[in-house]
Amino acid sequence: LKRVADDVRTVPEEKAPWFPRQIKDLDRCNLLITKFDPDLHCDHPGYNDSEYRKRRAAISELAFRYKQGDPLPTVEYTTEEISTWRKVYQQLRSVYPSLACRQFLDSLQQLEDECGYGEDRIPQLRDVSAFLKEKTGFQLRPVAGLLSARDFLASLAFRVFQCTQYIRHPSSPMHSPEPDCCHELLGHIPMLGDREFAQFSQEIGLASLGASDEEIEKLSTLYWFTVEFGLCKQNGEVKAYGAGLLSSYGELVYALSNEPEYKPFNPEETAVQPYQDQTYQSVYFVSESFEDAKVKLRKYSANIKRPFAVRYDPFTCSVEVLDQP
Ligand code: NLE
Ligand code: FE2
Repeated sequence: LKRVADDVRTVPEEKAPWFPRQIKDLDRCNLLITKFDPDLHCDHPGYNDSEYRKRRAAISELAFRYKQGDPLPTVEYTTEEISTWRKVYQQLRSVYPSLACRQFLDSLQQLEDECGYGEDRIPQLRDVSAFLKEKTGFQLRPVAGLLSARDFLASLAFRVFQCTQYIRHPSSPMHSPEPDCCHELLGHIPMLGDREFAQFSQEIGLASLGASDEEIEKLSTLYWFTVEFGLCKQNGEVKAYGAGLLSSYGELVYALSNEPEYKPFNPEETAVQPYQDQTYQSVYFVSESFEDAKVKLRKYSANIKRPFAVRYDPFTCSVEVLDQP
């Protein structure tokens, strides 16, 4: 008999881990992973930069105070922050046409035309969230750093994407092991503007609700090698669709060079592949097409076993739990 630890939040009937049922429950999905915290890790490029750490703390505070439904906080970025953004934007923008997938390029173009994307200013989450809401129903909420996989995936079930608002340290513009606003705004947002990708992101989120720790680990590994670091074939060429690639000039160029190993994307195998979260990946998974990645990942998440099914009700922004015989 398995004992359930006292501090595990459970759904009484099912002994499944607690999960949000209503969009406002996302206020409780805020477990941070301190793995890359600049205050705690001496190899973080901001560790010896007290100004940087103070700034991070101030921006984190905005996320800690945020409650679902509040207007998204705006940040007045400094000249130095904007200059980091400019470097990142210019470098990446010049290689996107040859290295990024078509869906990404289409969406980025729209963001440049309609949402103020460009090298001279860092877009505000508030404007980007309004843009996405119209395109795909996704909305953003601020987060102070790297979230636990369970909490991060759960928010996707409600078409909510948790976004960091601070920027990487100026000493390492071309790669950061942790998320920052460059990663969110350049890597994730354009993909979330694609209707099918948005649909599929929500499905991963729904599949994660109440799933076991083992299933969450596999689902987040899959998420890692697709949504974060995925490659796909397009017109006979390999292109990037993963956000971790599309926000890191260094890794984007590396991933599409002859150096790393490529494996064909296959969810069962991909879900147990060890991954690298400090530096570039040593292996990338390539899908036959962007559509193929979506279909396969969808099939995988639909097969995760749970003693109940969930259904999202868009009218009330809540999740209904249905018993299964
Ligand atoms: N390596 C990415 C970047 O430099 O933007 C961030 C990855 C976050 C998972
Ligand atoms: Fe990410």
